[in-house]
Amino acid sequence: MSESKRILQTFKGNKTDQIPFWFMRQAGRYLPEYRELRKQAGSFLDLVYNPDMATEITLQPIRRFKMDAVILFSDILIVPHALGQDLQFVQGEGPKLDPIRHEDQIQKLSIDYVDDKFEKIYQTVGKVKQKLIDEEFDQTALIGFAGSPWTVACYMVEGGGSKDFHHTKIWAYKDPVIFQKLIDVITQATIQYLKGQIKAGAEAIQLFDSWSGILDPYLFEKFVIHPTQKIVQSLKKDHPNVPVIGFPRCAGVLYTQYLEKTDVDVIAIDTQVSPSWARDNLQNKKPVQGNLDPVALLTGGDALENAAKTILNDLSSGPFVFNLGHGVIKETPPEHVQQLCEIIRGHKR
Ligand code: 1CP
Repeated sequence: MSESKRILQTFKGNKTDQIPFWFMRQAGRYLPEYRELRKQAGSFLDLVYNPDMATEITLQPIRRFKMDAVILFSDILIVPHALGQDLQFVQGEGPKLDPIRHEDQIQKLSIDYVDDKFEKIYQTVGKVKQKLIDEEFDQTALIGFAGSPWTVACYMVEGGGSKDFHHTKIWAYKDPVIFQKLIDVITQATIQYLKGQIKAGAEAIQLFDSWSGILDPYLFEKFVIHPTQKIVQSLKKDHPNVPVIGFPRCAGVLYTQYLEKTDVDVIAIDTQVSPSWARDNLQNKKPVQGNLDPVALLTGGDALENAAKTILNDLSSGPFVFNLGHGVIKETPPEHVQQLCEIIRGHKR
């Protein structure tokens, strides 16, 4: 029964004996078994659109470390790809998209065929769910995800990663009415995508807003809070019992506003948020997830132990899911991940 999984109980605001945990980017390049499958598949997208391989990669970390959740192996950029934007992942360089800079390019994006493109991803979700049952991972929940519209728009407009996302921000400042059309089409596709993942078996959803922290408070309200509200409301209408985790990375003082206005069930905090501040200002309202510095995990040893224990001591008095403040870094030795799992499991509330 999925209700008995401890991480789902925590997402709903309950405290369990053990602190549940999973790690952002727990499936990926730091694992030799991932690198092996990645080599066989050819490109990253071939891996994502191959349900057997994507299922295997989703499960790789729990076979080693038995986290309380797996996260679907996919990427936030599958949404622009499904909307018709060209996408490639160039080895060693990250994602490359045909940049969208004009209104007529927004009009060419089509919501009509997205579910056909998402179909392979839904198949992966279904296969992972079945494998969790077959392989008796009774405590492990399946988390689906999407990028938030603002963060996805950043990649769509820049055509890839960027230091400052200036093209995107300038567009948002200069022509908010047209820019809103881009946000709206991403929002619509994201709602459809997440509902599809839930129907296929996802038990919780995480919204990654990796670049929410680069906006001023006015644009944050308009392009982070409003679209997130829309997504959460629509998911809740159809699936009131599926928890939504919001991760407005680097939102700083705006974390409070995000939590109060968006109606997410769980708030994921980044590395810069002090755990004691999160306890006093966020955890008194909703469960908190976070926020070990991935560099502490890369470092290992006493530094890792001290950093993890500070977080555990500050946050385990309330509903809390241990995680990182951002993704596992690819040079991280898997032994350090093992060390961290033991520290969390050894923690007594
Ligand atoms: O093998 C490779 O070369 C690909 C590396 C890789 C992986 C393993 C990419 C390319 N994406 C992923 C998987 C992924 N991405 C997952 C599922 C695995 C897991 O978490 O265990 C998830 C949840 C994501 C989410 C994602 N993709 C985000 C949000 C989280 C974050 O890191 O801030 C973002 C911003 C992306 C875009 C992306 N995809 C890949 C890269 C290298 C990037 C970053 C590009 C950049 O900004 O430079």
